[in-house]
Amino acid sequence: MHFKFEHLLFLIVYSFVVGKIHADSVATCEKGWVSYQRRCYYFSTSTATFKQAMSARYLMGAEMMELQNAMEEKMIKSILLRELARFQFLSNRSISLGYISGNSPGLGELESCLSDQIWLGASDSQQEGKFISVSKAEELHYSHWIKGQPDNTGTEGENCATYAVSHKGMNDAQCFDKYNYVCTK
Ligand SMILES: [Ca+2]
Ligand SMILES: [Ca+2]
Repeated sequence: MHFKFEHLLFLIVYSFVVGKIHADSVATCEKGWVSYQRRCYYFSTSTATFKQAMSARYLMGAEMMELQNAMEEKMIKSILLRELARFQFLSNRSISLGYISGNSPGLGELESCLSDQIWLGASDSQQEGKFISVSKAEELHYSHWIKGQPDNTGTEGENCATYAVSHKGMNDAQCFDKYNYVCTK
């Protein structure tokens, strides 16, 4: 096959278009934020009640993460599982080195820096059992509840949604519990 000028021109245009699409589809994020497709994600390093997490995301000009689809869930799950394993490794190492909780610098902080559940931006406080997106005030487009959840357990019920990392699914929890949170923008 002869390589013609038209072929070369096609390759140049194709490379430009594909390069542009790629650049447009990856977000440029601030330091400390993780880029995934067109969004930036912030993983909190401390725990907070749902209300505190909402205030924190407001100050960052971001939204609480709501799962958009299975792909996003997979990405978030893999990051959280990796961080949880790293956290458990560091905790075990501190214990095996003979540190007592609160006595070693950083360990007290470490203990409160990663929970097994993270807050999602969804709540059923308006209507029991009907979880709506906090940012869009509409029903969730995507959800992946753990089997048997949401169960609204406890005397005060559970009205705030979480993602339970080791159970790999969503749960409803008491809004005044303290968990990590993930913000997006
Ligand atoms: Ca509820
Ligand atoms: Ca529950």
